[in-house]
Amino acid sequence: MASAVERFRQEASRLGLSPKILEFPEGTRTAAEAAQAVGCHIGQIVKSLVFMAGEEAVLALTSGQNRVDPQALARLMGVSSVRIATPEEVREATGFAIGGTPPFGHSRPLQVFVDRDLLAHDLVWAAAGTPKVVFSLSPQELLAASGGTPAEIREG
Ligand code: 5CA
Repeated sequence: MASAVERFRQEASRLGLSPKILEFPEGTRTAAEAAQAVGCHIGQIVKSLVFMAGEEAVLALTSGQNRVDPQALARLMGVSSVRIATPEEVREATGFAIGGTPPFGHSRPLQVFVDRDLLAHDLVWAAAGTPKVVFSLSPQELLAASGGTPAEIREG
């Protein structure tokens, strides 16, 4: 079976992107680690967070400096509440593990919302399939490739 990074690369290519994937053996599991590795502002890191609205998985692409407001996400989904997905649910919904979940290229289509704060940057960085690899893209590419809707999903 293709490695997670290879799967991501193939999916990105199908979407018309050829991302330059950077590997950091010290790890980019969290937004803070990714920002330190890349040398960018933490706000430029895309956290790919999966929530469950009932049986449906929803992806919240969130700026590394923000937390998701689950109530805001629930309102957008038209449900009374959402909860963070378990590691198993993340893998089931996306085909990738927590810490390596890319913002697109998943095993099945997901509803996607994009934190508006990500749109303020020239370039953002996201996981490329494992917790050791990241790639950069513009917010416009992020919106197009993820099919995401810009939304107010941050806490506060
Ligand atoms: N590679 C980095 C930056 S590109 C990354 O993937 N960051 S992340 O934020 O998208 O993924 C880590 C997130 O996974 C954490 O913020 C947290 O919300 C979630 N997470 C970590 N452990 C668990 C867990 N045990 N159960 C559910 N969610 C978890």
